[in-house]
Amino acid sequence: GPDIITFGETMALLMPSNGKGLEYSSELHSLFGGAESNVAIGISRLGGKVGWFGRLGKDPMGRLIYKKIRGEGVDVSRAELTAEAPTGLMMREMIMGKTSVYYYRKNSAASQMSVKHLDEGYIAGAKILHITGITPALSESCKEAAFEAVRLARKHGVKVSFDPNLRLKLWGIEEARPVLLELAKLADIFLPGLDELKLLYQTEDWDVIVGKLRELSAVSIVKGGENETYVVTQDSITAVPYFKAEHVVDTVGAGDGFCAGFLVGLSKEYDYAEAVRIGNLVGSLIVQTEGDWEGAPTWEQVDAILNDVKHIER
Ligand code: KDG
Repeated sequence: GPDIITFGETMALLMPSNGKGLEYSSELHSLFGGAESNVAIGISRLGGKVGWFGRLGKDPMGRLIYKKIRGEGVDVSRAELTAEAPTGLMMREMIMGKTSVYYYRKNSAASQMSVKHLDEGYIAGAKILHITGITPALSESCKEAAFEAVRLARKHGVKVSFDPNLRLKLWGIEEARPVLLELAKLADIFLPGLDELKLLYQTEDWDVIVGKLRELSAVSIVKGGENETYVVTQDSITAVPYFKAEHVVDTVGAGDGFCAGFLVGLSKEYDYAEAVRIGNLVGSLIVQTEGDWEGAPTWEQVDAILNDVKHIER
């Protein structure tokens, strides 16, 4: 089975070209995305053995998503296509450097996921279970499934990786906070963004935030610093500088790309700072192409960049 397993909702994604608004665009690009499948595809591109599962509608976009994720080499054996409910949809526009996301996902196939979609043996066979805070925001049954997956992982000694991915269009901060902090407590690897931490801990004060992170048993990898990612352990803080992204076209997916690179680094037994460096690099590449995951590099590309191998054009 896969070394890394993740699950969640993946949606069809419709968006106009960069700079055009949805309201006045007659042409939309048809893509798809979902935080967890973005991570899974990123891992697979890097050569990791990864499984993703979730529920999709038995409709054209559901079939497309299923085949594309499988085509990326991700194990989708536990994913389900159902005729009971549709595939979720999101639309996105990027105008003047600002991204706006619109969700059409209420009662989607994925929002009806529940504990019965979890395969204990499948989870038990992995080394890492990666979840995000989007899943518990989708419905009561999805929230139960997220907590149950974590419980199963812990029971079998599988490490839990958790990205809070706070989505304020899905739930309010007051509702989200206790749930996300509870999952953080249960995690071995906590992958928040700095903005999320400010909202979760209700402070802008970095020292207070670090104190809170140190109450967790997890190592915390704080994304979204001004110029660097931070590794916060009980007795150290390490800042790992970003790679420069020369041509930023679509920033969504950077965090997922980061998680993919970081988790692959960890599974290669790199230390935290080295694994973060891979994560930073993957994140910087993802933002330079349209879509959440399309720009994810192969391990050969990562290697070439890290070793400064010259690109041969023709
Ligand atoms: O991390 C990127 C995700 O936010 C995006 O792909 C959509 O999963 C998604 C969500 O629920 O927002």
